[in-house]
Amino acid sequence: MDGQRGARRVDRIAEPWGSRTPYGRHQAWPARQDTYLAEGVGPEDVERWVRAASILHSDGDAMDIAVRDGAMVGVRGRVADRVNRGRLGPKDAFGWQANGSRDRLTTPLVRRDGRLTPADWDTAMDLVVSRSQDLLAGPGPGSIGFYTSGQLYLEEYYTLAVLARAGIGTHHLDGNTRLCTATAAEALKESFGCDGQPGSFDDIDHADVIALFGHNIAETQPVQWMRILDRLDGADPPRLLCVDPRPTQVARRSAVHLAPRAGTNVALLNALLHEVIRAGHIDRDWIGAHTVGFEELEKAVKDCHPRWAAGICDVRAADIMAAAELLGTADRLLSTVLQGVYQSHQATAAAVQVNNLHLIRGMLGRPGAGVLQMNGQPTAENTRECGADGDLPGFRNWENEEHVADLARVWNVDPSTIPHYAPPTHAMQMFRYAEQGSLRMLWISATNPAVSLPELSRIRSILSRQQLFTVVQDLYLTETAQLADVVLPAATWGEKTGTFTNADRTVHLSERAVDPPGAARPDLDIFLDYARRMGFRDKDGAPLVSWHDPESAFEAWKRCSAGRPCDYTGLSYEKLRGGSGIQWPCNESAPEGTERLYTDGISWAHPDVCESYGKDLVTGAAAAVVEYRSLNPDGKALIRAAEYLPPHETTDAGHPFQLTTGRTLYQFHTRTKTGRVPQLNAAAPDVWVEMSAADAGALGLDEGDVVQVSTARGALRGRLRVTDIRPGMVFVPFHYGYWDTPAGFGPDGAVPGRAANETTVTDWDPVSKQPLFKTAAAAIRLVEKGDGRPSPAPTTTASAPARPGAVPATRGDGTARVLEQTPAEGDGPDDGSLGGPR
Ligand SMILES: Nc1nc2c(c(=O)[nH]1)N[C@H]1C(S)=C(S)[C@@H](COP(=O)(O)OP(=O)(O)OC[C@H]3O[C@@H](n4cnc5c(=O)[nH]c(N)nc54)[C@H](O)[C@@H]3O)O[C@H]1N2
Ligand SMILES: Nc1nc2c(c(=O)[nH]1)N[C@H]1C(S)=C(S)[C@@H](COP(=O)(O)OP(=O)(O)OC[C@H]3O[C@@H](n4cnc5c(=O)[nH]c(N)nc54)[C@H](O)[C@@H]3O)O[C@H]1N2
Ligand SMILES: [Mo]
Repeated sequence: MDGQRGARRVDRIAEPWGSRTPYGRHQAWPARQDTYLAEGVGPEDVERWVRAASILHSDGDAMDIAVRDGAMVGVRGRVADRVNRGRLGPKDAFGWQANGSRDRLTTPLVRRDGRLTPADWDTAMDLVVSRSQDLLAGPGPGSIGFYTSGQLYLEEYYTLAVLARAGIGTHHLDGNTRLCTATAAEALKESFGCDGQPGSFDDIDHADVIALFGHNIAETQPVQWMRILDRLDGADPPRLLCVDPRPTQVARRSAVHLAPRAGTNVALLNALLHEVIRAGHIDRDWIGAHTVGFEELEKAVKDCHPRWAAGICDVRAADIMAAAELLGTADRLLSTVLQGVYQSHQATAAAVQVNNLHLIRGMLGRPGAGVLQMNGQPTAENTRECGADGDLPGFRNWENEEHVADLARVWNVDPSTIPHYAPPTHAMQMFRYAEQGSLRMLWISATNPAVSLPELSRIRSILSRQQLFTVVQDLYLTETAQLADVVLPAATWGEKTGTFTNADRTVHLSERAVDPPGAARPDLDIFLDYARRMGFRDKDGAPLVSWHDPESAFEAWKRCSAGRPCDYTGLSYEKLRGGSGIQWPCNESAPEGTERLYTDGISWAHPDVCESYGKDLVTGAAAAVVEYRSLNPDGKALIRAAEYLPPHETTDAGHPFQLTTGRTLYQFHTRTKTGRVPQLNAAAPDVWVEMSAADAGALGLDEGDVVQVSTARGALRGRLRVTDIRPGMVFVPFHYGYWDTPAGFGPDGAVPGRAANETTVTDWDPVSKQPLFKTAAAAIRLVEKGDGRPSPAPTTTASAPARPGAVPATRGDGTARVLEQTPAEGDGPDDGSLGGPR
């Protein structure tokens, strides 16, 4: 204890969620300030604290960066912030150390005689610009594509969207958000006519039932899991429903856990809807006032009895009924949806059925009653808003000529300049065009497709094509950068200033704390430099991109967002330097932001304002505007039904296991950051393969055995972890690529590699075009009996061993202790002295 405040140092590798601060329903979540400073650094050594927010998941945990002698030396959570009230997850606390890694890119690289060699910025940019100009003069704008991220800043995406769509005039601009939250966006468009998260994280404080569909929130948004844990320990705790085939921490704390066969979400949801409707747990007044399509749904799920779904999903009918009872009798229901739905079979169809559950129960727009079609990446929301993900900026409808004309007015260009003759090209299609040869230049920023896209042998061969000129903008020489023609070294979080928006529409400003290494430059500066060198003009001959720094870019975006659902006009950098992040829309009528959407009915579904006219949930066929007008003339929410179809790739004698892939708490994606952080990397240092005790027993396999997982695409090897995963299923984390493996190791070497995406399939949801990372058929075989070493899987998470104590528990090495301080009653939020931007 430290004076009036509770203070504790916690090994946050062993105890990732830290100490509890229980609270009761409808109360405010108590604050807890988490601080982590490098070994040997005390609070008195910190010269400045610089405002930031986390960039390692979609939570947007607000924090300050500690600076000493021009270097980062630690972080602390921001107590005043609505999102985390001072808390940090393990990646938040330790992740900043990756910035200082000695192998950061410090100079541009260009390929000469087959080798990447250092060059100056002029040389590198001249190459990119001359190639762009040659292609524009030759095959035209359709030969140039941009593949960006969910990890840049709003200002960067907006600039990229303007220069790609109105400068180059290409149709080929998408983000890795296609792999991540394309289904979230699509499901919101299908149900509400427009993207935009309906709910708020504060709904966790008020809900009596929280249902998580394919969402391992404990590991992927650990700070909101702390919030749920605090409620579970407080008065009037919520009951949880978990739909996930793995024994996640969420599953362990659930009132009802359904572990369906992968790829059967639609069957399960249709049965849940069937039961809720049968039991009469629906709000007919709300349905009548705010929705269209209920009768169609009622008909579609009429025969979807729990017994029917039980056979398909391999879940007990009684458990489905118990889940339906929980959902149907909730007084305030909060649902969250993530990759177990978005990356699984019938992704959009399933995500929309969760929306339907809320629409038929009238569970929307009130504290605790909400849907979170969750995001994954920290800035995926901005990729979508700014139009860097395939849609037009500001959630404008590419099929609505008035929306296109309005965007052309904002940019002062002719509407015909903005390509809108067909649906924007999605990422998987861009790679197909590159494979076929019509796409000749691909500029990849802040994503590592050589590890993260499905079927890696194919992706490697596309990226290696002589005919394709690839530009890679990254912090490190990633697996993708190694295949590039030009590598541009970027500055990142903490080294640049900008804003980004989390999964519940909270906008944060994150400021530059230290200088980037060497000649690395902020992504915004790189895009601005390109626009200047290309000489992009508006229709009056003035520069198309008229801004010059983050704040002027933000002001430009505000003009583009004006009057749109994601209205930023009430925000400013100054305002965002106040206590907490702020939720959009924020404008004259909502100067402090907007906690929940749709509190007074549905607002963006009218045919004249909607972002999309919708698609068929089974085939993905787009509806015409006339169909939408006749279906939804008054702009209500749309209840859209979908029939269940079996997954495309089914198990057989040769490939008897369902393979699914995903995440662990301690690593982020392709590990370019977390793999360079000692505490995090030690907690999950290498790939592993999860299997049930029953399956392992049948194959004579034990913990630590080296096994090979193969599918029709390829294979990987890893050590076995025997867990409580549903029998018949195998799980592999997708974090592990080849940047830190010895030469000769990997798919082209003597042994198969370790990347999960060696095995995944080139296939996507017909509606959202999001690839299927969660359903494939695989064979498992023993390569080598274990040598007594356990698999490198953490024990604190979903990969916990089936037999407790079978392997040593995951814990930190003494450098992983985070200071947790709970302010005493009446203490104001302690934000300390914040250094301004430099
Ligand atoms: N620690 C950590 N946190 C992260 C990230 C990270 O890399 N590491 N990445 C961030 C990003 S970009 C994202 S997108 C999110 C993702 O966050 P999550 O979606 O929570 O994570 P995943 O592990 O991809 O998948 C979630 C669960 O889906 C289940 N699942 C698999 N197949 C099915 C199925 O057919 N049906 C159902 N119902 N469930 C299924 C898996 O068992 C898994 O537990 O995490 C974000 N946060
Ligand atoms: N099998 C399987 N595959 C998956 C998934 C899965 O569950 N299973 N999940 C998918 C999902 S949801 C996602 S989001 C993707 C993630 O896939 P990727 O986006 O490929 O993964 P990251 O490792 O985050 O790659 C981001 C890259 O950007 C760089 N970077 C970071 N910050 C900056 C910056 O400020 N500027 C620049 N220029 N570069 C920066 C990093 O060094 C890194 O190389 O993976 C997808 N792939
Ligand atoms: Mo993601």
